[in-house]
Amino acid sequence: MMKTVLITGATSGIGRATARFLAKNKFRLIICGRREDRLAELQDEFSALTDVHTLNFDVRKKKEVKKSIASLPPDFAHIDVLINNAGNAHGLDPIENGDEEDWDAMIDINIKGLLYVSKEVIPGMVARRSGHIINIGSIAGKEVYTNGNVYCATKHAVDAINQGMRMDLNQYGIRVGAINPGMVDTEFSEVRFKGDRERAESVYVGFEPLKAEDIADIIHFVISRPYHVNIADLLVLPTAQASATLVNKTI
Ligand code: NDP
Ligand code: 8X3
Repeated sequence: MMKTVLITGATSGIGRATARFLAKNKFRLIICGRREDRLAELQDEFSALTDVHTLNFDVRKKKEVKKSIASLPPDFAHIDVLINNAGNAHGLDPIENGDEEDWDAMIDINIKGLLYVSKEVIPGMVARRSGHIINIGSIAGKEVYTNGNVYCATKHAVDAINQGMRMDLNQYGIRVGAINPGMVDTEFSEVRFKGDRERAESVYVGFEPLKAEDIADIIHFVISRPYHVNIADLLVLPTAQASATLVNKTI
């Protein structure tokens, strides 16, 4: 039977590549994001391949999240796989110069938003005693790097939430796992540096970063394992990257 997958942050980067990959592989999709124009374009593209529904909400807004997920038509209401992907870094500043707006954005989106969406999806999974949740963490959830302070804290929180969710939902047979990428060339750095494209592009110069499609392929692999296999925690790096800060620019 066709599985239904809800992907947050499907309008760009890892989420969009995953939606595209899963559409080609005949998963029924619920694609979410704030940019309505992009959702509409992707709906057009994917509807030739599979059933697709769009949800336009900001993960920070608890009521919007609740209302959007409650509005799903019956064909899409039974969510088999939740991919908690929406998130970004905002700023890269030493703690003494950190901007409170950036801190709020990262904590509200990367941690609280992930929880709000999960809160609306988990009850259905519990009732059906089945489901699979993929939390997109980061190498920044395993290590801290200079000026990464609050972003790293949010991804460490995702790591803890991933472990906690897996324990709490174990009794219902629900699979929970995290995928923790290293550097992936998406709009991530453009958002982090507030639209400064030159600075964003410089992050990926001199080595071959991961592509969003690399992570999409891995997500597809993870959710296609037989039921008794749960890939609980995966760190995925570009070959040139050995740690959050060690990148070999000579290969
Ligand atoms: P992108 O900036 O390309 O994509 C981010 C996605 O998140 C967009 O679709 C955006 O949609 C959505 N999003 C952001 N804020 C909100 C919000 N308030 N409400 C709803 N949706 C939101 O970055 P990536 O694809 O790289 O990032 C995806 C995930 O991967 C993030 O969790 C990130 O932390 C993680 N990650 C990224 C790495 C990288 O190097 N790129 C490495 C490790 C982890 P919209 O703006 O339309 O709402
Ligand atoms: C994004 C990876 O190390 O560039 O989560 O912050 S990093």
